[in-house]
Amino acid sequence: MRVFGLVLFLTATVGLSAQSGWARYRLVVNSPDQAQRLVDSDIGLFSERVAVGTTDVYIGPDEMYKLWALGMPYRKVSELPDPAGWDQRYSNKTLNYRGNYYRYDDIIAQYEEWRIQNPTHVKRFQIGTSILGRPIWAYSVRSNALFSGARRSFVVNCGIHAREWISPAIGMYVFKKTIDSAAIGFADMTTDFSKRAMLRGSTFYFVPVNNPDGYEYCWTNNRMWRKNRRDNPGSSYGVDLNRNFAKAWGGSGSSGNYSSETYRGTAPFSEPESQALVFLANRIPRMDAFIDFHSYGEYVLWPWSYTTANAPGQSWLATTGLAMKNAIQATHGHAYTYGHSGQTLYLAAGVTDDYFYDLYNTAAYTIELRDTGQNGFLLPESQISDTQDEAWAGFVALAVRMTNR
Ligand code: 0X9
Ligand code: ZN
Repeated sequence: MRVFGLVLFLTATVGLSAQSGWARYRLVVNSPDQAQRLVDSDIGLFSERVAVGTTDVYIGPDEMYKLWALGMPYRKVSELPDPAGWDQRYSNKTLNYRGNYYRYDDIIAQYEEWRIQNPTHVKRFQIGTSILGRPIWAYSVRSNALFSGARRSFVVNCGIHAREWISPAIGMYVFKKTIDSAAIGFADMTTDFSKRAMLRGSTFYFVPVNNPDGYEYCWTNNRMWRKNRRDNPGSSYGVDLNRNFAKAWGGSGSSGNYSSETYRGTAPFSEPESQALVFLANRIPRMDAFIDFHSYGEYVLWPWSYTTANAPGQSWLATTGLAMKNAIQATHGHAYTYGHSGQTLYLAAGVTDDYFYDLYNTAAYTIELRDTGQNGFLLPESQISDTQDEAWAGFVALAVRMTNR
């Protein structure tokens, strides 16, 4: 028995990483020119923050030539699991939304279960269809209380980037917690009665997975996929949906190269997945608050992302961002970095939050969930539940601040 157990253990370990041939390399980027070459290449990036200094990339066993072609100094940081075959790795499990990553159909099945259990609070509607024909859903949650004031709308977007699996995972939890909270008149969100009343007059919208094609592609083909599955000219695939929005489209931190990880598409809103968010925005009274959940890095970010200039509402955005950061930190002690996106992270044009902030003056945030680079996009399932707690705390802080905007 003992020997058998040991053999199983070794097989599992080897299967996970040691011999996949994939590895994380750290490059030394010496000039802005070199940084641009890297951004425009089809090399898998650990982070979209590419600047003079060091940056980490994913390299497969047959891809060493790409590293050599760059002509930048590099060293191996760690072995990585094979990006193929993740559907096998997690198969045959009894799923638990606090501890597992789910396939797209399983995510929707979970949302459906909760909708059917709460028919008065929860509605579903289709906001679009992905390139490969998958439905893109939105779920709304509201208390059934009478409310005479102006109703507020809060939109939570998950899974715009395929490989950021923690985002759809926290979406399930925040959705479930919002349903439970609505049932008790949002008493767990705030002790302030007038704010509670306002929350009872609010509707919360959840997009479980904005980019289902990319998400499923991660499971079946390549765990490190980021973009959607647009068939670009010249045998390359994918548009970075978070560069496809109309505000400052085409600007810094986006690429016109089809194979780039930050390829912006042929035109603003060229993709059905980004159009789906516009469809949702048009269907609701006015988008008062918005969070786009990403990973990784542990950041709370607000507009602008396309420029380092402050947005007109900077002081409100900053006060609220700090409230979100503090609420997150109070759960498990993780001190998320908070700040103006372009000043704090890097420039990225054509992102979701800039668009909605510009158009509706939405309290728009991007939250980069765990971790800070130890596992990056491959956040272990053991960290799902704590990250869900953090996401819920950040969400509540914004919901409460939304009531006095
Ligand atoms: O590059 C991105 O799209 C985001 N980072 S990620 O690693 N998840 O891809 C950051 C977006 C930039 N910030 C804002 N949208 N404010
Ligand atoms: Zn992202």
